[in-house]
Parts: sequence; structure tokens; C-alpha cells
Amino acid sequence: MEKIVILTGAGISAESGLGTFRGAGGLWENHRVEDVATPEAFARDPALVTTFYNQRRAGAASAKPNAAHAALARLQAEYDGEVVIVTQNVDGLHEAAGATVLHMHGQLDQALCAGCGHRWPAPMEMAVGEVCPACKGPHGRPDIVWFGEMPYDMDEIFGHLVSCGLFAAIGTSGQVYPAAGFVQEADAAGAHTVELNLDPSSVVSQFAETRFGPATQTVPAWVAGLLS
Ligand code: BJW
Repeated sequence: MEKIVILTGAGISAESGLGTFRGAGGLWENHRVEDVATPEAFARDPALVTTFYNQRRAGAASAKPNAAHAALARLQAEYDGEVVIVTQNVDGLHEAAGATVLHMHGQLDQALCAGCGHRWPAPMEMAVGEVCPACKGPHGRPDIVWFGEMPYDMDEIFGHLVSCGLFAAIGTSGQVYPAAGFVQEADAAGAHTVELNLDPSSVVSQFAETRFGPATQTVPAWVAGLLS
């Protein structure tokens, strides 16, 4: 059976009550992106950034996976072939639904030492200058991939993209690279490509197939079709 690669974005967690980044009511309507999502911003105002992620961590901890997360976990369990789920999301809702995923933009529940690179489970309330348990330096930061930083697992992800038969992007606006370029990579390798989204993404014209609607409706229906 052909390998399936699925990229998810903030839209898949929207119906679990977690905010998306762009558009009306987006996470960054109250925070300028350059104030919170770059290493320079963290160096300039660590208290602002630490508080922002402490609030996000608390919100994510009380959120529950929805029918779209559950459908992807079902696909991974029941499909007679490999299903690779790559998420840009920093919440843990895919895992809470029972799936195994690659977190290319990091995880809210992890801390990263900016000094030695050690990663460890983040406390619910991270402090400014959180002490690293490995090197004992006060260099702890949220384990989040900010603009200008290299996303995680890129070699593994590109390896999957060039060897898959089906690529799907779910609930992502296609405005942030390298994730927005995955469709081009999979298409060039000969995969069928499908976008499932509420609104068309910036790269919608590169997909062979589109399905529009809320993820809790489109994703279970799409998965049911693949498993039938
Ligand atoms: C629903 C729904 C429902 C709503 N059902 N759907 C110029 C050109 C090209 C690239 C660059 C450039 N200048 C700089 C760059 C690189 C830069 C970049 O892309 N910048 C752009 C702004 C242009 N990228 C980077 O710096 C990245 N690193 C990098 O490139 O390293 C070098 C490299 C080179 C080569 C290979 C590999 C690497 C790092 C990017 C890090 C992004 N980090 C963030 C912040 C994380 C922190 C945090 O969580 O606070 O990650 S940015 C933010 O955007 C977050 C998200 O993961 C990411 C994507 O957002 P997403 O998920 O698409 O959400 P939204 O809100 O944009 O869209 C929501 C979607 O859901 C919409 O489509 C809705 O329709 C839909 N929706 N409700 C279904 N119910």
C-alpha cells in the first residue's frame, strides 16, 4: 500500500477550542508576531514571551482532541500501510487521540536549553531563566521553533515526502515555510495531493484535490473513504 503523509496545522485544533494564528480572532491579534515568535524577541523581553507560552500551555492542557484528531489516529491504526503525520501544532492533541506524530515546530509541554540544547518536560508555569537540569544554566526556554530557526526532523520529513503516494494538508494556511512547500515536494515525487481546509490556503492551486469545510466533518469523511 502507498505511504500517506499528512501535514496538520492550527485549523485541526480550532474545534477543540485552541486559537489559530492568522485571521479574525487569531492568536496574534493580541500579540505582534515579532513580539513573541522570534529568538530576538525572547532575548528582548523574556517575560512577555514566557507568559504568552505559559498561557498557551495551560489552554492546551485543558483541550480535548476532536473528531478530526480521532479520525487520523484511526487511519494510522487501521490503514494497511504507513501513515506519517507531521504537525506544525505545538499542542498534544494528536497524541491524546492515540496517534504518533512528528512535531516540526516543537511542543508546548517541552522545555529547551538555549545553552546546551537539552530538552525536558516543561513545568506548567515556566519561569524566566528556568534552570536546565543537564547543564544547570539559567537558559531554559519554551521548546518552540521560532522564525529563523530550523524546524525539527526535516531530513526524515523530506524523506517521507519523496516516497509517499498520497500527501494531505489539513487546516493550515500555507503561509509559513518550509511546511508550505511540502505539497510541491510531494507533487514532484508523483504523489496525489489533497488540501482539507476551512478556507483555501495560499498554496491551494498546487493541490490536485480540495475539500473545504470544518475539519471535524471533512477529515472523518476523507478517512472513511480511504479505509473503505
Ligand atoms: C480550519 C478550521 C477548522 C480554521 N477546520 N480548518 C520568504 C520566503 C519563504 C520563506 C521565508 C521567507 N522569509 C522567511 C522565511 C522563512 C520563515 C517563513 O516561512 N516566513 C513566512 C512568514 C514567509 N520560516 C522559518 O523561519 C522557519 N524556519 C526555516 O525556514 O528554517 C530554514 C529552513 C530552510 C530549508 C528547509 C528547512 C528549514 C521556521 C518557522 C517557524 C514557525 N513557527 C510558528 C510559531 C510557533 C510558535 C507558536 O506556536 O506560538 O509556528 S509560526 C505559526 O505559523 C506556527 C504555526 O505552526 C505556523 C503555521 O500556521 P498554521 O498552522 O498554518 O495556522 P494559520 O493560523 O496560519 O492557519 C489556520 C488554517 O486553519 C487556515 O487555513 C484556516 O482556514 C484553517 N481553519 N478553522 C479546518 N475548523
